[in-house]
Amino acid sequence: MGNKRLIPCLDVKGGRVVKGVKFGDLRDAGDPVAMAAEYEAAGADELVFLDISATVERRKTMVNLVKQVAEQVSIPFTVGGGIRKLDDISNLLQAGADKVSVGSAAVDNPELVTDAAKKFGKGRIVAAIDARQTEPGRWEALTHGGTRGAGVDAVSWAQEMEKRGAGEILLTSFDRDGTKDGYDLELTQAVSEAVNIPVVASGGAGNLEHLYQGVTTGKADAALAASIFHYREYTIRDAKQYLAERGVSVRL
Ligand code: 0VR
Repeated sequence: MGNKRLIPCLDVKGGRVVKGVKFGDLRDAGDPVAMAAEYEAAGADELVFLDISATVERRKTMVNLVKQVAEQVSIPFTVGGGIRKLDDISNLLQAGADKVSVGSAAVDNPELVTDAAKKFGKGRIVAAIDARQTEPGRWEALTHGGTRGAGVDAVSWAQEMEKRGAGEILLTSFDRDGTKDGYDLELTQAVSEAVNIPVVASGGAGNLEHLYQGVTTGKADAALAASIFHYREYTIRDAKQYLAERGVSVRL
């Protein structure tokens, strides 16, 4: 089995990294270019950049910012937020992204994932699934920054994304985002055991034990976190050491 991955996430709005709770109450967390460089130096395995308020007008600015961030990092770099068409994907890949994550657009037009996987390769296409619990053991996928229900079950949606060629799933619990209460482990388990592609647990990491839980629950093989790293509660190095001491295989 390969190394478990730790992935800091830059949620970007108006050119700044922001962080909130349950996708709301956003506050400033820093400059994306500087933070990318720091995370690379600190030993992050990958970096995710999400344009959380992407609009058509912002798209051009975003591509420039993506380019600047990409110049700072040699680790795999995923970019998402506001991707609607194949052209958006090729622009971001050209700007230096290694992978793109597609969420809302995949719900509106699942063919986009099929076509993108064919055109750019499965390894470059990440299905971003934001999920909210609706009853015990059930989650609904959300779109548009958590503001709309997609009307699909998150677990079946993950399977559909795999079938259409997504190479990875970025699974964010809306309920846990920014709460520091820990990942939604039931959700992580349900989705990771329902698919055969890598699943990245996201939303809720508040301490190192949570990261451990994230990468050891079900078949999940990566943990994404924002708050705990942005506000320097723990470094990536602290986290890697903690995991290694508990027998988790990580890239040190
Ligand atoms: P922590 O819980 O602080 O580790 O955050 C992890 C993860 O939930 C966030 O980095 C991010 O993916 C949440 N995403 C979105 C959003 C936040 C605000 C508005 C929209 C979105 O659409 O993904």
